Amino acid sequence: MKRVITYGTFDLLHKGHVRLLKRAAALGDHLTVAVSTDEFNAIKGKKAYTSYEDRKYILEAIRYVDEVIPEENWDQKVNDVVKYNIDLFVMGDDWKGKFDFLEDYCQVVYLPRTEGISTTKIKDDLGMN
Ligand code: C2G
Repeated sequence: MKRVITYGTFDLLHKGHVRLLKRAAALGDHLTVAVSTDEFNAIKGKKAYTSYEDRKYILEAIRYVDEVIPEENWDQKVNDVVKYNIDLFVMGDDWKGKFDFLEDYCQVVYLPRTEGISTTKIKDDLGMN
């Protein structure tokens, strides 16, 4: 059973997020998604439109997602990889290189982002920013 993990805010879920989840899930047998809590988003300098609970609820409805856990800080990844017996860590390539330290614990793969869509663009287009 190849276990995959990825991290993110996943606010206003869009095709870019779903394509990342679909590709990550295709690289293994089980996908865990660590969703940034509202408190951690404040540390990240992000204000999600949807609450952690709602973002978790939505992600749990995605066919590619097997488990959703909270992401509460920058430093939990090594512990998560060990605790959840992770074989593969996946992120979009806007993060390329940032999590290579995890290679001591699991495979690390950065997947190309989906161009032309982002939560920021959605908010801008809707005049929410
Ligand atoms: N993503 C993508 N294409 C887009 C937008 C996002 O592939 N057009 C990917 C990102 O690269 C990331 C995932 O979708 O892998 C989630 O994106 P965000 O919710 O923006 O996550 P972020 O705020 O980057 O948080 O510890 C890691 C952080 O929690 C990542």
